[in-house]
Amino acid sequence: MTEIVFHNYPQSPVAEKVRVAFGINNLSWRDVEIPRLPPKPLLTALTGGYRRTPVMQIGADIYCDSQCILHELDRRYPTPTFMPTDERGLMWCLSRYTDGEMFTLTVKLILGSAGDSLPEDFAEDRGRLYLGEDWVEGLKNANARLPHLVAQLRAPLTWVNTHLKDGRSFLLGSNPAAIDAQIYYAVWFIRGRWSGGPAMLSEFSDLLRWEENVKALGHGTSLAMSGEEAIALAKANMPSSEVGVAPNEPQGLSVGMTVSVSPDLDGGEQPVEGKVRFANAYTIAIERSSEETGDVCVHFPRAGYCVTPR
Ligand SMILES: N[C@@H](CCC(=O)N[C@@H](CS)C(=O)NCC(=O)O)C(=O)O
Repeated sequence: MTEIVFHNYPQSPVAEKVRVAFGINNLSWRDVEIPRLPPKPLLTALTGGYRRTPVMQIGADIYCDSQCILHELDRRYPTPTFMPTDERGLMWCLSRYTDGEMFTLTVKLILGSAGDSLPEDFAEDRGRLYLGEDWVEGLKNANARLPHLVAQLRAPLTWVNTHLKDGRSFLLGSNPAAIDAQIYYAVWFIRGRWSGGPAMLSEFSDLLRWEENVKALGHGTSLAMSGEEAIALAKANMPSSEVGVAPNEPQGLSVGMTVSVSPDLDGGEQPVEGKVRFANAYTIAIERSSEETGDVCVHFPRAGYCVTPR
């Protein structure tokens, strides 16, 4: 059972990154629309508590975080490749910046500029998730420093625009790559959700040309699926991913050890508990079991996640 099930909602920029990746490989996928705000009981039944968007499911294997999702898509669908040049390692390194600092700046700009117009429950949820316990102060701070945030984003956008000046279609040349999706989603978010976005982006003529090229890749082909069907699919399957712990494991993990996994951030999120099935430099995968879902294996990236032995 290799059908790709994608748990997401249309307004999610991080999900847009993965939808573009589906477009690059022209993949078919099942689209499960999840709520924008917790509770998300059908999603967290599968993930063991992880509530962010997006999550990918293949049978009873559940992939949390776009880094882990792209890594798995790259492994399962090597042609056409997401990494069309020799710079694969460098591109993963660069994506730590686009997923980290660049995404955080974008979120601060969008939440900060929305000010009091954000619905209260949304402001509270996203404020705590992205700005920490003192998120009310964080929002005010972002609102007071909007020109500074624009300046911080303008630098990388200028680098990207300059990089595209030779007329190339995509960042690495004539073929689209994961890094196109990994930068595009921030631009998509700025354009679509900040009222000043289109004006700010209009200074970058080559970036605008590139944006159109990325948009034209589409999202592959999708067909709706309900959350209940996704759970039934997990229950009807067994995890099929690799078992083992790679050499030089720095945290002494071993197969069967009970651990908890959570984003290495102060987002107030519930850690996910399970037994180690697989660990290497890139991935931590844990097994969980419940009456509702049967046995599942939940995969996370290692970079950016905290694994705590219990
Ligand atoms: N590092 C994560 C970040 C995911 C993330 O923060 N996604 C946003 C949506 S774009 C989110 O989860 N927002 C709260 C929610 O959807 O409940 C990834 O790359 O997948």
